[in-house]
Amino acid sequence: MKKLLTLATLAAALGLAACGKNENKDAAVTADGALLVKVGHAAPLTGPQAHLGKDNENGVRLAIDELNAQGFEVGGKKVKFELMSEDDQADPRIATTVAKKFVDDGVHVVIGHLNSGTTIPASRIYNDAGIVEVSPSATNPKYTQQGYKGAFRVMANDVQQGKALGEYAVRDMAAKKIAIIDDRTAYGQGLADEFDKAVKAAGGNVIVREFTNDKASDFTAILTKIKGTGPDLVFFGGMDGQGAPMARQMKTLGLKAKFLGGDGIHTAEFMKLAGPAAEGVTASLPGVPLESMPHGTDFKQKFESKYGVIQLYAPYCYDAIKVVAEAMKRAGSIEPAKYRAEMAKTSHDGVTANIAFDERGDLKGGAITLYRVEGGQWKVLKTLGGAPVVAPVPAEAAPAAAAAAK
Ligand code: ABU
Repeated sequence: MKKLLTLATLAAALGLAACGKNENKDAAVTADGALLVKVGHAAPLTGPQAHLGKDNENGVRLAIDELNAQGFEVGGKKVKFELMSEDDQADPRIATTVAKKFVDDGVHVVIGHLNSGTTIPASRIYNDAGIVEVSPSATNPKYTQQGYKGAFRVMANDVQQGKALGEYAVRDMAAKKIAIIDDRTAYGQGLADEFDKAVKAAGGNVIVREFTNDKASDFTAILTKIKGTGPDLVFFGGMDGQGAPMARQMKTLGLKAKFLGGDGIHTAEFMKLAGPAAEGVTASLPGVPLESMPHGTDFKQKFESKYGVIQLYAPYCYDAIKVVAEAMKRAGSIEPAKYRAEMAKTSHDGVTANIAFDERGDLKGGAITLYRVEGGQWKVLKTLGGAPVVAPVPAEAAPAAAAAAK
């Protein structure tokens, strides 16, 4: 009897161990017999970045709704994608708790987390559990430098973004004296470091570096100190919740330097919060303008008719889950251990890019686009790098284009 119990205990332990690697969890079926694919999504859904978190969540939701509506099949069986969305509050410790929950829940993939500071610690947990993770927005290069086979990113990273911003500041904006502020997050500080390096490599001069945090709203002391050094450009590594009041306070203090930031401030919310102080602000996107992608306009129309204005990363979230669905289909399995190898072979005609991954899981040929606020709109200045993009041909130009091609 004792021996039987010991064997039963051992079998249960082995079962648990298998679950720990996220195996044998794809048996769940819906009432109509479809295989259930659990999609974990994590982002700040409350607090100052909630607008971005909801934007990400809705990007995933739109893709899932489409896949479910079309009766997507894997291995000849209908599958149903189920969104399991969690609020990590942009906090690294909460993110690891969320990650453990996703492992316990047996998710088949995680889209997220939104922030680099949460994605990096959570990625170790997903890697240990054998779960595929696709980041639609975390741009710190470390995420894909850890050697995790299941870690992928569908946008350019901050080595690329920092370089583009630093060179643009020196060469195009002709900045001579540059001040840098960052929010001490993995993203903000990491991007500021890359920007700093690129400015110096381009022959520019960083005259002062200051930092704040991702909860702050009063930057008067920092900006007053910076004003005393007479910069002609202030770079901010951080998000719109800090970038917008910073831009306003620069105006209030009479600090006339140009204001430059990364993707964290390239949002609709930044313009809303900064008001007239947004005018003339320059920022980057680790991707190409949506409007220049063949499916970009269609996506924008579909998304905005359901969820309102795109903040920033929703199309990347949409692409991320479509890439995963295709990998599952090619593998004939929803098991991460089986479809992960297919992720590496991705060639997806996405909304945001022609998506393929390099050996680390980073987007191949990631582009950086620079924007400036003009007349209350983010206007494209230029796009650097990127895989070749086929621009849509306007309907009225199509016959002429066809004739020219002959
Ligand atoms: N890419 C900027 C916002 C997300 C992050 O990397 O923290």
